[in-house]
Amino acid sequence: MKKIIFPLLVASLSSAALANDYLVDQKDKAFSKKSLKIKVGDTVEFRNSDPFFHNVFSLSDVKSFDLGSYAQGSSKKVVFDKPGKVEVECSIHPQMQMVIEVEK
Ligand SMILES: [Cu+2]
Repeated sequence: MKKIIFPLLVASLSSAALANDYLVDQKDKAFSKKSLKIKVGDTVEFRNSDPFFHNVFSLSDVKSFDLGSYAQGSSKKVVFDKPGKVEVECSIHPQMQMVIEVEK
């Protein structure tokens, strides 16, 4: 069994080591970054530091998602698996907008 499991473990560890994690905070009804450049395979964690709900979403072709509304102290993660531009918004606060550029 060990001979089969070991190479799989090494492969998953090495691909995880190449990908980066980024944190985007939500505070005072704003994203902590207006724009962010990441690479394919990277993860962005959207944290809510406001004492009210946010609902982060994107309708972009590159990555569309809807994280639902979540409270202060919570965070949700999104993995970006395709290159391109992703416009990120909050459905509760339309003035909250940011752009994530996913590079190959
Ligand atoms: Cu919001």
